[in-house]
Amino acid sequence: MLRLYHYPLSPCSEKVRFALALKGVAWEEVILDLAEKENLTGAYLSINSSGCIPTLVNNEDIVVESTAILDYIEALFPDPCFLPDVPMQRANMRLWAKWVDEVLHPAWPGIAWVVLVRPRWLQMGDQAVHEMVAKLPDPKRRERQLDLYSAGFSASLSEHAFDVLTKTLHRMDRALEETPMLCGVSPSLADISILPYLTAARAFGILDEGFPVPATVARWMETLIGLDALSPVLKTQISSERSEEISAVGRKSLHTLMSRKSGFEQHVTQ
Ligand SMILES: N[C@@H](CCC(=O)N[C@@H](CS)C(=O)NCC(=O)O)C(=O)O
Repeated sequence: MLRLYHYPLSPCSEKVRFALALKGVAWEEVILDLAEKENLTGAYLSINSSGCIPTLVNNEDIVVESTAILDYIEALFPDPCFLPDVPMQRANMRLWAKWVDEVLHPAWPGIAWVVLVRPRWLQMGDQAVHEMVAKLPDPKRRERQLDLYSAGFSASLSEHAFDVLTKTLHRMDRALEETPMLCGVSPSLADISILPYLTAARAFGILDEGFPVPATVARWMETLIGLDALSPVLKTQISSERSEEISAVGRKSLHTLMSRKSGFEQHVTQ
């Protein structure tokens, strides 16, 4: 059976969970608590040297990087197919994946890390946090996480993340004015790649309040979230207590940013 190493509310993991659910593929899970750096044990680093989740293991195959994992799943389980037939739509699908991998995801910790991980790190104290972060293989990641730990939503990455989310919604609006899904009439890997960021933003309580969601995007989201196959994945993520905790921190962050950034409201609705 496929084994997925993942973490709830990690959008890269959610991409994979969504694809597996939509294809009706059974899998077993290993949850790695990122706040405790369970992703940096020797055993896990031996299958994914970056120490990042997700990783998908299928017998001898060990697949890392969520976009590569989506391709692998698509090749192994082609039905239903999430690759558009129309050449231009296929190209656009790749461009969405690139946007997610190169722009949205690198900015995302500016919101997600501060909401999900920082509150727990503040309770652990400086020494424990520095020791854990020192184990991260990538120096840029180390620096970024320590910056988010000390500065919280005052970190420049947070402001950048909110800008990127705004841009993402605008890009989606333009695409969805043309077709019901991002690349045509049916869901593709583009939709699967981007939906997790919006479900997370909604769980953080920042989506509707700070980011007026264009009608096109709201309709798109409702259609996808309403798919029967996705409901088990969406519902089993986190407890309602944790969910309230997360949304309280998320809302606070939004207010902090809104009061700091002049003209923020006009900016997000442009
Ligand atoms: N490009 C990678 C990014 C993976 C990534 O950043 N994963 C995050 C969670 S969404 C992670 O494992 N962070 C752990 C850490 O930084 O300690 C992918 O798409 O799989």
